[in-house]
Amino acid sequence: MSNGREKNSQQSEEKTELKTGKPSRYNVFLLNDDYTTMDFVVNILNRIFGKNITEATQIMLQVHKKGVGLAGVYPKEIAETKVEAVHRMARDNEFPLKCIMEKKSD
Ligand code: TYC
Repeated sequence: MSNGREKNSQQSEEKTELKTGKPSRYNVFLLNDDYTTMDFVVNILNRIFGKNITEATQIMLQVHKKGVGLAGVYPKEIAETKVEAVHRMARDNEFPLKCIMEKKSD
């Protein structure tokens, strides 16, 4: 752990989990850009987020039109792994696609 703030937020996360009995869930969003191809984003949603091609196409179009779209909702560590997987696949294919995660309110 690199600083006091991270330690503190982990402690309060653990306290809420103990009180509610439920681990926090995180929204994972894809962000629009002008360079990543539509096919690549549909593939990401299919392979990393388990969406079928119809769902994946709808989410991709939502991101394309509105700037952001929900790819999935997961516990923290799984969400972190999905974000990393998207960025690795994007980097390997030289696309600037960005993926972010955000804690849902408990
Ligand atoms: N805007 C991109 C295009 O026109 C397509 C795109 C969709 C890119 C979703 C990123 O998360 C994204 N080729």
